[in-house]
Amino acid sequence: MFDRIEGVNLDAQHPLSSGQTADSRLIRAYQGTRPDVTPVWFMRQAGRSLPEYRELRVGTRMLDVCLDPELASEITLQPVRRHGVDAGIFFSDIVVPLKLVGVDVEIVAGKGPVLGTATRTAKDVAALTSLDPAILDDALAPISEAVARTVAELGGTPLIGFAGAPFTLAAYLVEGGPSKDHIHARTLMHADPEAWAALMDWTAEVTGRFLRAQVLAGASAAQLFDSWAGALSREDYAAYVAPASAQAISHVRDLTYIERTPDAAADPTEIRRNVPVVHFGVGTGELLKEMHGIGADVVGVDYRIPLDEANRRLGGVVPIQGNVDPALLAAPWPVLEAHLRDVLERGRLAPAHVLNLGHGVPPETDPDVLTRIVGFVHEHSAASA
Ligand code: 1CP
Repeated sequence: MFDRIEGVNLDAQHPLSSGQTADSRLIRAYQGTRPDVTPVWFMRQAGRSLPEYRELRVGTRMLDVCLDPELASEITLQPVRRHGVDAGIFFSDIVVPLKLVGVDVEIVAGKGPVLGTATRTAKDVAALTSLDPAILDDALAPISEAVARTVAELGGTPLIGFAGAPFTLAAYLVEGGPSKDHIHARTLMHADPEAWAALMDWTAEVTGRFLRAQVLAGASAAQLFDSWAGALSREDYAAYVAPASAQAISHVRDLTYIERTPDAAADPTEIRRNVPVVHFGVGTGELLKEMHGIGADVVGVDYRIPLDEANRRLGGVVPIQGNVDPALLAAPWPVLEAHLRDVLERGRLAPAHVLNLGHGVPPETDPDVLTRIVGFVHEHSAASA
């Protein structure tokens, strides 16, 4: 039996409500308060760069693993144990809610999500959107269970839940699989704006429910990945994509908690806070303001623009996350260290900075390099605070 605080949606046992993660470096930085030490985690920190992951994955299919609460939880915890990062990112995939709502999708090793059929016409969209997103409320049970198991192990380290933004998911649905320029998706948005709007609305509902389930089960922050939004002009982004992304995160925007800090007894003032939402895209330097504008708290920056410039474009008031170039993970340490110093220096101009990569960890990365980065960032940022 959960005891609920009046008017607050998160359970009193949720790690943010209970105080377990509310005062962590990551959550403070996401709220725009610069912690004593710069927090660090890595996109795709769980996965093929880790030998313990490769060992667990032998003979399994990706989507089966995502739906096995014990395995998904163990894989989420592996990089936290090994690297001492400031957050776990839930091990799953952006296409998991599509699978659970009944879409014919598989994740093909070395390739990515592949759909049984491509959704190219108004008729295709009508067939797809006839699948009822409400069935996810039950179908997402293995995800909720995996999250609950994970946060029970994580203690004071926050878990980040995530979902794909409607455009990035639509890019897979319309193309039928990974593509370079997402040209069929971009054609559909102009050729049949009505079908496009229906597709985006449905996708927002599906992905928004996936994100909400993770937060309700114990994730302390949420990241929306619009990995392929960099293919869009600012005008197309604003007209055809941003409203659906706002709709997707509206599924977690109403979730709040009352902060209980260690000295709460001394200071009885109650602070109601929302669950922080990060919005990230690749090649989206021209869209940063719009990506913040959908209602995100934090903007993730890829490696193509420096953080001081990203901060300038965001008006100097938005916490930022990023943006170590993944290519430099394989460079000699002095080269990587100089780059880390530069990223930290530029990140200091923003209200708060969470160090991350500009995109995911490449599979061939030496995991010891990631551990070394965590140590360096913690030491260097503490020394120069
Ligand atoms: O550690 C973590 O970051 C958690 C795991 C995670 C995340 C956040 C996975 C596991 N997938 C994702 C999100 C995801 N999936 C994104 C957004 C982030 C990004 O831009 O990298 C995208 C675009 C996908 C789609 C996808 N799934 C791809 C990319 C294909 C393309 O178009 O280039 C791939 C390769 C997958 C499969 C996948 N997802 C995750 C893993 C570990 C794997 C590889 C599976 C395997 O073959 O072992």
